[in-house]
Amino acid sequence: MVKNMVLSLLLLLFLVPANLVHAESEPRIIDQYEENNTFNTAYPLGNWKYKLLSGTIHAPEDYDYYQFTASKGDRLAIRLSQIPNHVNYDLYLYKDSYGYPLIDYSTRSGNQDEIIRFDVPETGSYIVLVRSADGSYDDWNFYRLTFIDRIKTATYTANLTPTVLTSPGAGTTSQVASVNLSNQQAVPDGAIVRSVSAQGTISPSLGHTYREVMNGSEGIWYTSISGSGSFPDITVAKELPVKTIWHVRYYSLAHSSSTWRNPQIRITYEYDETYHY
Ligand SMILES: [Ca+2]
Ligand SMILES: [Ca+2]
Repeated sequence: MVKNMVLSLLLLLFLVPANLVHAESEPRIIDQYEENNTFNTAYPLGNWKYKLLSGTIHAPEDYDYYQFTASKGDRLAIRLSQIPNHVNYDLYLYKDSYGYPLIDYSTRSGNQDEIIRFDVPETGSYIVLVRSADGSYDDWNFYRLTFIDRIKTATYTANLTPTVLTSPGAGTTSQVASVNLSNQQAVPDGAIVRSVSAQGTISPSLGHTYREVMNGSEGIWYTSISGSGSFPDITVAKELPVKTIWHVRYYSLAHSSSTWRNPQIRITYEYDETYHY
C-alpha cells in the first residue's frame, strides 16, 4: 500500500514536468468550439438571441466558424471585441447555403473591435467567421463574440417656445413654436422618429382644429387629425432624425380665436444601440 503510494508520487513527479514541457510545445488553449475550421464544421450556436462566447485564435491558419439561425426581420449586430493586444482579427458573415455567399464583413485595423449590423432578409441559417487578418494570433487571450438585439425604442417629450400660440380662427395659422433637439443628450445619436404626437390644450375647444408639426431636417409641415394630436403621415419609413429642430403651429377653421398653451411634442423613436460601436 505504502509502496504503491510512493510509486504514485514518483510517477506524479515525473508526469508534472512532462506535462509542462508538452504545454509549451502545443497551443496552450484550444477553445471548446474546435474543430470549427471550415463552413462544414461550423460550431452550431442555435438561434442568435442573445449569444455570447469566448474563443481563441490559436494558430495563424485557425479559422473559427459559427453557425446561427435568425428570423426574417431580426435586426441584430455581431460584435467581435476584446481582441488581444498586438493581433488583428476580422469578422465575416455568410449565408449558410450553396457556395456560402458573403453577406458582410468588418476588417478594422489593429485590435479594434469589429461589428456587423445585420437586418435579416429571410429566416434561415447563417455563418460568422472569426479569423486572423494577417497571421497574427494569441493562443492565450480570448476574443469575445456577442450577438446584440440592436434596435431599441424610447420616447422623448419636448417643450416648445413660445409657450402660448394664438390663432384668430377662419383658417389663419398661429405663430410657430420651436425647440432645438440637435444637442439633446437624453436622445441617442442616430435616433429615428417612429411617431409624433402634439400635446397641450387648445382652448376654447373648437371644431376643425388642426395642429401641425415640422421636422427641421425635412422642412415639411404635417397636419394632425382634426381635434387630435396625432400625425398619421409621420412613420418610421420617413427616417426622420429626432436630433434636429422641431416646429409646431395650428389653425382652426372656426370663426373664433383660440389659444394653444404649453405646446409639447412627444416623440417615439428607435435607435441603434451599436451606433457608436
Ligand atoms: Ca478554429
Ligand atoms: Ca481587424
